[in-house]
Amino acid sequence: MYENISEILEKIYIIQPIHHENAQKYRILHDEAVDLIESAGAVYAGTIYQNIREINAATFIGEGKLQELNERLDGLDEITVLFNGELSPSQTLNISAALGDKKVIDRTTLILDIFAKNAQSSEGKLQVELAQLNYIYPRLKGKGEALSRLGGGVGTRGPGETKLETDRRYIRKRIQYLESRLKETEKRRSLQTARRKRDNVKTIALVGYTNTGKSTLMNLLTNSDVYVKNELFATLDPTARKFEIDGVEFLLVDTVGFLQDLPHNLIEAFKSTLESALHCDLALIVCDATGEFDMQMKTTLATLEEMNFGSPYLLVMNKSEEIADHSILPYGSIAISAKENLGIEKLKRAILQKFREEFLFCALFVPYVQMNAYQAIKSYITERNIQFTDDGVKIDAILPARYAEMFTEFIVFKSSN
Ligand SMILES: Nc1nc2c(ncn2[C@@H]2O[C@H](COP(=O)(O)OP(=O)(O)OP(=O)(O)O)[C@@H](O)[C@H]2O)c(=O)[nH]1
Ligand SMILES: [Mg+2]
Repeated sequence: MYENISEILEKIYIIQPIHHENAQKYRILHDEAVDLIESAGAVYAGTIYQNIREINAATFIGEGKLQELNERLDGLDEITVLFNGELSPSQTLNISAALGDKKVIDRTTLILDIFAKNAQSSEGKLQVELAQLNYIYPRLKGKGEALSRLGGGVGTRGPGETKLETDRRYIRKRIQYLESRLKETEKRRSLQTARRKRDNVKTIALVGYTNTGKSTLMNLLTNSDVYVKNELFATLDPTARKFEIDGVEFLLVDTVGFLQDLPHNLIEAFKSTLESALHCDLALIVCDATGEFDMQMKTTLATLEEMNFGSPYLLVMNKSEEIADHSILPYGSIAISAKENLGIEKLKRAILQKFREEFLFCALFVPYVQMNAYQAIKSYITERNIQFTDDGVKIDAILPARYAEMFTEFIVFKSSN
């Protein structure tokens, strides 16, 4: 064991710009950057706040400020400088040049690095590598000098370690290769989704801001053991598990968490995996009742909108055992504690209630003489039980309420469950 593990970990210094665009939220962005640094397995070494009037196209904070920064960082050896924003390729190159031999990374690089560290499935790994290469590629123009300065550690994991030495042609080929591999996996996945549909299981997706307790709730509801950790982006790959409420079977899908200002190419990278998870019948949007839940909710809804998400959802306020006053929580939300197993019964009722509003639990009878109608009905319903009688088929089913009218002549019994 090392006496002092922080001695050997990479130390990261945050440069936090403050300008009119982020004046309201720079504190949250800053605190998130500290969490991101820790989630990347590095050590937070301090912060320099920089007021800037406008973003400088060449150096982000302007020549003068950059000079000042260089003086303040002088003497801090072996330090990585994190610009808590997104730098253009030329800004990154100019800043690293101005700061002598210091390694400069931005928020996107840091997030990509955590993704590289946490990707488990082969598809997740391919997606992260593709996002990293797409991010690195335009930044290679500036030549090898700045890149060789990157050395190892945060921002260079994944493809970085092996070949940041940078043959642009090689990277371009690799990008093409990854894209074609991902296309294949996508094809395979859409087959799986189709199969799931045929298996007739309703899907519920757990979505929301990172570190709000989605995986903890997944474990509680499905009695399983998926990875839970107090760090950002602990989950990357969607995981699915079955569970039941009052005999109705559901498939629960855990997904990657969101973060405000999530880099666009990352959203792109995970779009396809997320899309299949978001092809759900209901989403539970999980927020942290002890945190900035308004912002979490807005970020989640905005990201979902970007992915053309259209399913019904419930708002779930987790970690509520930590707050005394539940009246501050959004109207209509369900307060739970996944850790303390509180409010879970209420959540289950709410899930069934939502399904009752959206779906009809009913019995259908289709005479054998109308068997082609049965074929049509089958593609709309979830079969719970099926019985072949002398003159027809009797089906216990769940039917989306909006299609009920089409099949009224076959519905023999309707129940709100
Ligand atoms: N106090 C409290 N902590 C909780 C509760 N539920 C989860 N946590 C903690 O919150 C942290 C994050 O939990 P996860 O379940 O990994 O959160 P997640 O939303 O899956 O996070 P990512 O996968 O990283 O997006 C862990 O330290 C959990 O122990 C809760 O009800 N109360
Ligand atoms: Mg998780």
